[in-house]
Amino acid sequence: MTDTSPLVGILMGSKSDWDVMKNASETLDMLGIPNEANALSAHRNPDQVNEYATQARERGIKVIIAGAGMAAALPGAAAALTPLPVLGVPMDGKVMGGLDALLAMAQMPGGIPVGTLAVGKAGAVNAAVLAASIIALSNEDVAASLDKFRADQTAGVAEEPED
Ligand code: RP5
Repeated sequence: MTDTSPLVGILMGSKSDWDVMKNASETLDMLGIPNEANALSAHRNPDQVNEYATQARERGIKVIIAGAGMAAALPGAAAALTPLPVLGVPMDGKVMGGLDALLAMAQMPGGIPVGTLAVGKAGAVNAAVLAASIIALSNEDVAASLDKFRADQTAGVAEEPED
């Protein structure tokens, strides 16, 4: 991929989410998909969330990945402002193991979906892989990269446990 303009925008409600959300960025990097990351809170920075989400499509972003914990409003707030696919990654906010954030993201009102992934690292990785699947529908380079990622993953499963 020669164009380095970001295709995926990673948002997180706080810098404290980066330890988990960096797994989305690293997975996208592995897949060769240009991405950018910003900490923007739906509650602490509502104007900046509005600006980011309303401008994302015209900037060339294809998918938004949004991680948040506690009230976890960020993915829903972004989804309300853009027709782009929004994938939500719930953070473990230490109250209910992230179940609170998971339900907040999944329980969107009809018509404004947030594609909600698992809590924590697996959710961040899978949000990146799912973003790749979406982009691969219209991008042959990403499709080839995703095919290789999946083939390598399959080949990397040990048939027997190893030390
Ligand atoms: C949420 O509140 C963030 O997404 C984060 O998961 C949680 C705690 O944020 P900090 O108080 O650490 O900034 O909005």
